[in-house]
Amino acid sequence: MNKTPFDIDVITEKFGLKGNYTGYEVNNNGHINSTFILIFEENGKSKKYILQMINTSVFKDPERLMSNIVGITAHIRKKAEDSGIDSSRATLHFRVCNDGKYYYEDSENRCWRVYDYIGDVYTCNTIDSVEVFCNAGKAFGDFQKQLADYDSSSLFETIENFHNTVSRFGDLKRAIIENAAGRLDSVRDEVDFALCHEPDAHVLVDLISDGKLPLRVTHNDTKLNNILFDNTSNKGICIIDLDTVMPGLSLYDFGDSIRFGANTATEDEKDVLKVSLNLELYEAYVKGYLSSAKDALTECEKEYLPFSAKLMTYECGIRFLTDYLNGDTYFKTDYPEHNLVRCRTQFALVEDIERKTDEMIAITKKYC
Ligand code: ADP
Ligand code: GN1
Ligand code: MG
Repeated sequence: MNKTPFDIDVITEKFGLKGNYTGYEVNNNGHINSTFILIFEENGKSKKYILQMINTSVFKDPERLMSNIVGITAHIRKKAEDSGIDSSRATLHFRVCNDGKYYYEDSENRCWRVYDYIGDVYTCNTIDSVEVFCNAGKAFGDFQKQLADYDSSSLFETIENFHNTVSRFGDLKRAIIENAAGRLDSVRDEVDFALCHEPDAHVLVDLISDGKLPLRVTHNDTKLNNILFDNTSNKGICIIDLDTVMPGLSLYDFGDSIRFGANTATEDEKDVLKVSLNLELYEAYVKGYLSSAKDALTECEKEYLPFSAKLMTYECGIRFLTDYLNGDTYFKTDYPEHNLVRCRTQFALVEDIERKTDEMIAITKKYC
């Protein structure tokens, strides 16, 4: 029998979990943390928790990471309470450990956190309903609004230069020179594609230095599977995966949502001919997002919305390529070519976005 990856007795005791533990499930949605659903039974009822092992090679300071998250969730909880929304489903509720910290470090230096499982929800990795994607846009627009008055100076930068595309480009160039995994010869086409697009990497970075784009509190990882949708209403009720909430651009959040959700294929589709930007989904997201965020956005932010979809897709592509060249040290992979496959889908999507830019601009204008 496989050994349980965690010591349930210690977790139960440290986080004061109630009831009889009956088992766990693994959730493999994320590329970074390890997520388990713990199932307990109390008075004939099932009670679930999320147990997560924080990836401390990526998030090196779990104490400050958790202090960001506790602050943000408290802020959103208060807003939900003030507007009569069920706060137990509007944001995540982290359990405090018996030493007052929001995580527990075990004897192998693995850091664990526990939070309440939210029931009657679903997450998606692909979209087949235009309405649900419109709701996704609204949910991320609302998230931005809820945090618009949050003191961003209190936020610790959990990953430095996370969406600094110039710095990401530098990481790629280093990975090419080092060729640590000896894979460079097999990815010449992808490397050429990445290098040819270097000018794009500078666009938002330059606008920030020129003071033309405002820093806001943003999520920075707006993948579709980071939204919990209500089973009945199909509304996006809770934004999860809060590790990268930091000062950033609204364009990062918009662009990354389009990258993942408006792609006609999954992020790791092996047949790149299946990859394209679905304009109907693009329009649905724009509509949902702008219905909530429009009044807060500047003209410059609105103007760069279509470009941000291309840039965030390009950024993700070069991150996968960099990791492939480095020997898969960052993203979780299921097989040796996984990062390369992911890189290829991203670059194919960049090309399709380039073909469809005029239509994306026209669609965006309709809702601005
Ligand atoms: P990662 O950082 O690895 O992406 P996430 O925090 O996004 O991990 O969680 C992974 C998955 O676990 C989510 O996509 C979702 O399906 C599920 N999940 C996470 N938190 C909850 C929750 N509170 N209630 C229900 N499901 C959740
Ligand atoms: C990672 O944790 P997850 O799976 O939601 C990554 C994102 C990438 C994404 C690509 C902290 O997100 O930046 O866009 O994979 N998160 C981190 O799927 O690097
Ligand atoms: Mg996630």
